[in-house]
Amino acid sequence: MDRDWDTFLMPYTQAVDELKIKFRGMRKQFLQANEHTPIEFVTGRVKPIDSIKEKQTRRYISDELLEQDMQDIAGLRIQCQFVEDIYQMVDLLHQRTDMKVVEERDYVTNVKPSGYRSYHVVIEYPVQLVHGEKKLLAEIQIRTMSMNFWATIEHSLNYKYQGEFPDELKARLKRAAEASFLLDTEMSEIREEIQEAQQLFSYGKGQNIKPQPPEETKEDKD
Ligand code: 0O2
Ligand code: 0O2
Repeated sequence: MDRDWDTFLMPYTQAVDELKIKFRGMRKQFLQANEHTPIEFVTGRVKPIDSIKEKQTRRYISDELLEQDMQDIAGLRIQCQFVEDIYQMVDLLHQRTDMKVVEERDYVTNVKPSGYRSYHVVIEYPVQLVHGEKKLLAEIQIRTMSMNFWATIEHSLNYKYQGEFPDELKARLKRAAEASFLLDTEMSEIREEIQEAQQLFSYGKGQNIKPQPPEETKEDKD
């Protein structure tokens, strides 16, 4: 099919732009309320046309079913500090009334054979166009910064090896993925202490966030 790609992708671009603003807005709200934010960074992209065509061939997706079967033409990525934040973020997505969660893949618990960890949520999102509303699918990848570090590096190696990694490299990548998850686990263990320090740090930098006094200080005052 000879598709007019500019027209086809325009609503996806609008969806990615809107969702980036909404998620970055959520981060600001948490910070303003002096609460720990589950969102550290938000990025997004519309899948390049060549990648769409390549995936369509690889997955035998017909032109007619492209919008329904390729769920990541609009892709958002949310990076979190802690594994717990990923699940909080998923809950927050479920609560929203401006999007509907239609599918979830928990690769945090069910790690992929490659070592890949991330939580994927597919949403149905309505964009308002001049001729009416269009509902489209978008994929939100939620992961810690450590998971993102691993995935980004493994993804770039894929370009070199086309997914056919030598055994030695495959084993190293798996070990690296486990090391990365160990880092996440360790950080979760000292999460409360880190968050207290971050509050103090924000206050020190003049942000309008008041640190909570440590428990002992409160008791000392009583
Ligand atoms: P790559 O793949 O890293 O080479 P702004 O909103 O102005 O701050 P902008 O220019 O819109 O910024 O870019 P933003 O928001 O940083 O988003 C682009 C980024 O999306 C990419 O960077 C990736 O980090 C990320 N991204 C890439 N692929 C995917 C994907 O499959 N799913 C999701 N959810 N995100 C992805 P690069 O440098 O363009 O690409
Ligand atoms: P991009 O834009 O280059 O990142 P499939 O694509 O067949 O694996 P499916 O059902 O489309 O699977 O969805 P899945 O597996 O939930 O998510 C696919 C996306 O997750 C990929 O997009 C990657 O962004 C990411 N991903 C999945 N597995 C891995 C992995 O082992 N390593 C890395 N680095 N990323 C992974 P695409 O299509 O590759 O596109």
